[in-house]
Amino acid sequence: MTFAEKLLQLREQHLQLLNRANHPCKDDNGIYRRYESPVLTADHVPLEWRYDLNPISNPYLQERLGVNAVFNPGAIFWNGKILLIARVEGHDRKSFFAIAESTSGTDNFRFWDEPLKLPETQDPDTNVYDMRVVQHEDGWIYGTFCTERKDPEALENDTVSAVAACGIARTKDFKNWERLPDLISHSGQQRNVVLHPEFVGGQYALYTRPQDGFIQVGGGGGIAWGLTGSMEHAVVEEEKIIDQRLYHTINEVKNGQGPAPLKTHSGWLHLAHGVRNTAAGLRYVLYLFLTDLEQPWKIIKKPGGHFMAPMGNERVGDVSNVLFSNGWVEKDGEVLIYYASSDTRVHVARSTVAQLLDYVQSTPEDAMRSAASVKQRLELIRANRRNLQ
Ligand code: M1P
Repeated sequence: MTFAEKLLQLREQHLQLLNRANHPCKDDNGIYRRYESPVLTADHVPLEWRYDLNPISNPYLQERLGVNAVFNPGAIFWNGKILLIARVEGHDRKSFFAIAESTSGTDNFRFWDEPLKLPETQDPDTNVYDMRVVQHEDGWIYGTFCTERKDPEALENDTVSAVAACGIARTKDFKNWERLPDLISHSGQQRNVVLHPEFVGGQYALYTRPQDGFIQVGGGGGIAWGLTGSMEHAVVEEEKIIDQRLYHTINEVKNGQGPAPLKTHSGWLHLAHGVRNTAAGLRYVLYLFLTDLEQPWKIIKKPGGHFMAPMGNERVGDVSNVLFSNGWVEKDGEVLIYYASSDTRVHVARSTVAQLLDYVQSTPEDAMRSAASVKQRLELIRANRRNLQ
């Protein structure tokens, strides 16, 4: 095959993928509906970002800058389109952000011409990922994300120790980004930091996830709440845990806020991930909870167990047995939930605010003991028996 023929084939395959229609799965659990195909994968990334398309310098048409995975996108409805601010990970393990847009929100996502040009601070990031985008009532759109750097205190032959912090950037058009100083908090490392969309008592409010180490949250785990007077020099003096880790639950090892919560008439609806250990390694699932409208740090409803867990092909990838979400979009009562599976690809599930509220308000809490779980189930069985008589 000549270079031109190979390139034509590549372009056709790529276009076919971008134009592929996506359909809801048949299974409907009454809470949400998954879609058949992932909405973003490494193969969606434009060919120009991966291949040198010059036959002189690339006679074999090799990928010069391969992409390993596309996952964990922030999401927003913007100018009539759904934008996903995705984490794109190159073969070199470095992640960067890139925006893909779609009209339907369930298929035909296309990356913009170039990746997002995120300015650096004086202390360059080694790796950036997992941006949460929030349209704040101050008029800016903020992106909070994880910035990872080598631990300055690592011993000479320690090539692994890292420090995670919350990077902050803001924009009004998604093209020009202003980088603000990283969040200062006194609780060690940070990941999964999310800005609450409204002022609370005149201050910016952040959901944080204090952690003692880069992977292990140690004594500091849980989703926390903190306030800062400014996002230009964000400092959280005090973090109070609002959703703690608990023994023998889905978030026994760690948890983290997903996207910013959705405002509903019954409270702030939150999506988060919970992590537990298994013989096969960590298992990441998604869960929901509801907080008070006036006091968003107070949980008023929390169903037991997971809302979504890895299924089928979702279970396998670079980091298997992981579902992670940091983006959802609500429009006219419909909710599109963007979630990544196994740190590899992005999927969508469709629901409504009414269905999610019904799930959160009517699903029993974690009973915390086997006997108490049996009691919950007996109540359900006996109520059904009575109703069916
Ligand atoms: O590999 C699973 C996830 O691990 C981290 O999340 P957390 O800090 O909550 O454990 C992040 O690296 C995330 O990007 C990743 O998907």
